[in-house]
Amino acid sequence: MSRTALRICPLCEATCGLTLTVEGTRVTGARGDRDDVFSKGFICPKGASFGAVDGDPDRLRAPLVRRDGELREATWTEAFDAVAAGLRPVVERHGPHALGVVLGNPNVHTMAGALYPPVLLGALRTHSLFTASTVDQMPKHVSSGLLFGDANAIPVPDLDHTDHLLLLGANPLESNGSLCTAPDFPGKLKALKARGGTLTVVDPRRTRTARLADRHLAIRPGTDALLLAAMARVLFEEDLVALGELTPHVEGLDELAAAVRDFTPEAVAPACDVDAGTIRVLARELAAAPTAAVYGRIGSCTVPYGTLASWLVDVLNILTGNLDRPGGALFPQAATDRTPRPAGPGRGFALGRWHSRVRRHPEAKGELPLSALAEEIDTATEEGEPIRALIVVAANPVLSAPDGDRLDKALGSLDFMVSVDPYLNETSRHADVVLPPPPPSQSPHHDFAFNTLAVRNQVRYTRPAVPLEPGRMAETEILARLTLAATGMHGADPSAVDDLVIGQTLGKAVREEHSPVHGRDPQELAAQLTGDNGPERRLDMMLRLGPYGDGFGARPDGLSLARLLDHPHGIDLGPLRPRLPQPLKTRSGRIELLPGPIADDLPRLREGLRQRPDGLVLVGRRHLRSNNSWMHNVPALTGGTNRCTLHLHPEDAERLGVRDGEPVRVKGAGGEVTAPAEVTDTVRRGVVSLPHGWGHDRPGTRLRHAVLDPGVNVNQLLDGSLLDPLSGNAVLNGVPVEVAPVTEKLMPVTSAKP
Ligand SMILES: Nc1nc2c(c(=O)[nH]1)N[C@H]1C(S)=C(S)[C@@H](COP(=O)(O)OP(=O)(O)OC[C@H]3O[C@@H](n4cnc5c(=O)[nH]c(N)nc54)[C@H](O)[C@@H]3O)O[C@H]1N2
Ligand SMILES: Nc1nc2c(c(=O)[nH]1)N[C@H]1C(S)=C(S)[C@@H](COP(=O)(O)OP(=O)(O)OC[C@H]3O[C@@H](n4cnc5c(=O)[nH]c(N)nc54)[C@H](O)[C@@H]3O)O[C@H]1N2
Ligand code: SF4
Ligand SMILES: [Mo]
Repeated sequence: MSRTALRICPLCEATCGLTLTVEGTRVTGARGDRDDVFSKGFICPKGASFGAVDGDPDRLRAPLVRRDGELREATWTEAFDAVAAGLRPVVERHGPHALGVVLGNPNVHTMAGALYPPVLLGALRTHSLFTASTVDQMPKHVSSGLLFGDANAIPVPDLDHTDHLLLLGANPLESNGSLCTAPDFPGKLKALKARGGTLTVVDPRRTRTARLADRHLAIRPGTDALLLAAMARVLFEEDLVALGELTPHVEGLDELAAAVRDFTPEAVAPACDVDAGTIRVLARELAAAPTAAVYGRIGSCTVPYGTLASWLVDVLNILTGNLDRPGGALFPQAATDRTPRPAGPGRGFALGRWHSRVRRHPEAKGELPLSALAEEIDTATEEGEPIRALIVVAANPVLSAPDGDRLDKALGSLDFMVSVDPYLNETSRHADVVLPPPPPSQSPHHDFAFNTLAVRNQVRYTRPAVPLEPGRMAETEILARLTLAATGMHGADPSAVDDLVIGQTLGKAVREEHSPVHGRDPQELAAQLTGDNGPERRLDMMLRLGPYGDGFGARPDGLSLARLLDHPHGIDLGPLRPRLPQPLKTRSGRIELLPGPIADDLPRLREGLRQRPDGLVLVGRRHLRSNNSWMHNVPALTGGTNRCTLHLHPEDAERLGVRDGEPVRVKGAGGEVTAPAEVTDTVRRGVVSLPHGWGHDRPGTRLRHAVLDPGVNVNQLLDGSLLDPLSGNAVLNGVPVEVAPVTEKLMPVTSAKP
């Protein structure tokens, strides 16, 4: 007997609504939910393979605990006993910072990842926090923090209404979009063109997205900040600055004009390898378009000037009056956002409140660079204790962070490590305890993070499509129990964690004058919460306190969990709307166009004007059917063009004596790898490209399909020393490498130090 069930897809940032076919407890099919208020039936090949991802036989079914050096299946009680016994002595003996926490990307795709790590971190008070953000979007958080006073206030391009999109370092036709949640991003780009709008793509590769564009600029990697600074310079020089409605909310315009004066199109052109005339045209087009949005992603973030480029993206949106206006770039308003407080000065954004021990990297948003994780474990200093124990939730830094070999060894040297992960993979194989979450079909879903980045305000919630299998534990409960075990409350009822959060949140809300529940009794409010379990009650609370909420009766037609459950395909909350000045939390209460740390970093960009790298540089690429490091074990999603090959331009291939399909050696500061060459003119001259997330050839994993075609770990080419200084973000693109054919004398080398 088969039935259908709705489930929001957790496999990428697009958050499509799916209709799953379920037979017994197995998902046997997935199609786009045509009634979904947001995705309206869109689905991609990954979503269509939901059943295969969900039912992967290599997913762990029971916890693993290390005994006599070997990981063996154990009961949940044994596993959490081992976690408490492993973590607490480290904290008690060596202090809070000796216990590190690593949070990976899937945390933004699970309810558990949104609801529990903040509680865990609040209780642990460790400075040793590392997340996937510092190999991804930390530069955007820092630039938003500095400009708007809130690291999470990220403007999103209004894809459905803009007349002109300038897209840098993003390939949404393969990635399905990022920091811009939009089901059917490809369709939205086509619609933009169909309504007479224009698309410009800046990317060293002629990607599928670039092929859709009216104009494609194959920029030299790492130089976007120079290009954008020159565009700002042109806007000032040609009197094209038009702040419009933003005028009263902006300060620092004259200082900004002075700061970009040196970056003339002529000055940046040789470094960017984009001609000065084209840069002027780009600026004029941006200014002339009725509405326009500049949008930058991975290729503009994971580079040496990542924060500057991220800042300049918004600077251009501001200078052309496109920030916070329909058709431009706007701040979404999610249903679970905090109750908007009245506009006014805020506390601002601070960087470097503490530093990493070994190389003194400043923290950003409470995090240290993932690039520094290995040294923070393997290097003793006089500053304090190295990290001795690690909690890893949904992260595979051995493949996703620089210098996996060093990290691999460092993880092996820890006193204790616990991984919350469905797979025994390159990272979790070092754990002393592995706590496997159930597959997505058995988990509830709500997009706490991505709704704050969505191109349309909407809210959706799906309960588990399949009941928890016997012996399984919900990931929410796993993380609640882990929080208790790590903080000295092992054995307490996990609902205590939810009750604590509910009590604190309501207690605060009733004291806030702008809150719809101001002056009420928190216990009376808590008693009104509905939902089957702690996470649902927390969702109910957030919805009811939120900007569209029922305010616990204050706005009877507002949102609550009960109301949402009545709308299984979601509730549309309308297009993005202007919100300024409310989201601003700077000390001035205005947009601070030229913040101090940015001004201090501009001399480095000025030095970049002289940059003319003559050697090869490496960039990454994503494949539609892949996702970071963890989908290579699903046969339906591997093979074909989804392969770990080195793309290089025919002229470079010819010069180096490299032939298509033959193995080539790639050498970087961190090591050397060998991969098959794929000669293609989709990369520009001087640039080679390898995808990330590969290198499944380490022993002790259980990835039976992935090991058959393991690929190589591109991040072994990095030594972790190249960072964007303001954000601590790793430089993953525009990295100098040497490439040579594999000669007969040389053995193919995989992931080995040179
Ligand atoms: N060279 C290079 N490196 C890169 C990038 C690049 O472009 N180039 N991209 C970077 C980016 S943008 C990112 S976000 C990072 C990602 O880096 P990571 O977050 O470290 O890596 P992922 O491959 O996303 O895998 C995370 C882990 O989560 C596990 N997992 C999957 N689903 C769940 C779940 O539901 N619950 C739990 N608890 N675990 C789950 C997987 O098994 C895997 O072990 O990689 C970065 N690394
Ligand atoms: N299929 C698939 N989808 C995914 C993922 C995946 O691994 N696979 N990962 C998810 C994650 S975690 C993220 S963060 C998003 C990322 O989403 P996107 O940012 O869209 O990621 P990419 O597809 O890597 O696109 C980055 C582009 O930047 C280009 N580039 C490299 N260096 C430079 C440069 O210096 N300047 C410019 N202008 N361009 C440059 C690259 O050639 C590449 O085409 O994708 C998400 N979606
Ligand atoms: S685009 Fe993303 S969210 Fe939509 S079906 Fe594909 S993987 Fe899932
Ligand atoms: Mo990412």
